[in-house]
Amino acid sequence: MDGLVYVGGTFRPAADAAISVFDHGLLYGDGVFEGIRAYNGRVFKLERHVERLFDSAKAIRLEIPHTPAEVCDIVVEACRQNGIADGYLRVVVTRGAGDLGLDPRKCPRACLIVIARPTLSIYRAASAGIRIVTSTFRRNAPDTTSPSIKSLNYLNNVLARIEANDRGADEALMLDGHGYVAEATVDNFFIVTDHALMTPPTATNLKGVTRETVMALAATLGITVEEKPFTLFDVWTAREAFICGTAAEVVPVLSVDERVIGNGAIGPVTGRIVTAYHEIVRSQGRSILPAPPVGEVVAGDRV
Ligand code: PXG
Repeated sequence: MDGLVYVGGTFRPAADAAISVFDHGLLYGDGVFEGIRAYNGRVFKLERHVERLFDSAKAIRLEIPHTPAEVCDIVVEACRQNGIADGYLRVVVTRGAGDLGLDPRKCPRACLIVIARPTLSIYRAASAGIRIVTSTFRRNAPDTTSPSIKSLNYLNNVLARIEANDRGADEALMLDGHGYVAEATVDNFFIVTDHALMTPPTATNLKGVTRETVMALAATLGITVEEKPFTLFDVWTAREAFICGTAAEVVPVLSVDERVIGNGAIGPVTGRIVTAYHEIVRSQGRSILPAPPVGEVVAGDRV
């Protein structure tokens, strides 16, 4: 593994980047993270991701030993250090090194890790569409570990993904405790009905940055969006469906539980959203280039 990883306050060669075996992020999944992407020399929605990181940390009473602006700067610096203009960024904050024993008071200082890698695809043939199945594992209820917290505890979702793998599907659809559709294992979920784009309210799923972006794009395209609970019946009989997330982007869903969605091809609404998403990610975001000296204007460099 090459490249430089930010850990413990400094950039280190990836092979030497390490955390303590007593870190509660490892021992208890006690920590939070973000997955962010850079396109075309810009980090897309950097400030929003870092804001969500701090929200997740607040929810678990984790003090991040930096300001949001400092974390943004470290993420951009990680891109520069690794020569990344297009890539995937992982920001992790663990509770830090402590001792055996769950009590977070054993961990005096949280640990910030920033990894920058060239992007990896997560679904085979994603742009052609995927097949998904409903998992028997339910998404966390809001009164357990809230699905709004992007925590280091992903076992429920890992189990759902294993189930999908075992059944020969590309991804799992997770329901909430009442049987309403929640989201996929690392992506939010949308359907297209006869009158609108529809996605569940965020009580049962992550407040996805891509989800927000898709909803804003739909508004500019004149597509009605509804946030309301719906069931598997609505999914199976939808005209179109797609999942969306930072890593996957917008991926058409061609079948759910062996029911073909629509006519089994990428639908027109999904197609427009995919195109609009590809355009926006490549044209907005915090520039990775160093800021020009004061007074000097570089055309087209910054939004
Ligand atoms: N739901 C869940 C449970 C997620 O983990 C999303 C929805 C989509 O959210 P964003 O903000 O990305 O639109 C996620 C995102 C990874 C990885 O490497 C995971 C995510 C994002 C990027 C990378 O596993 N999860």
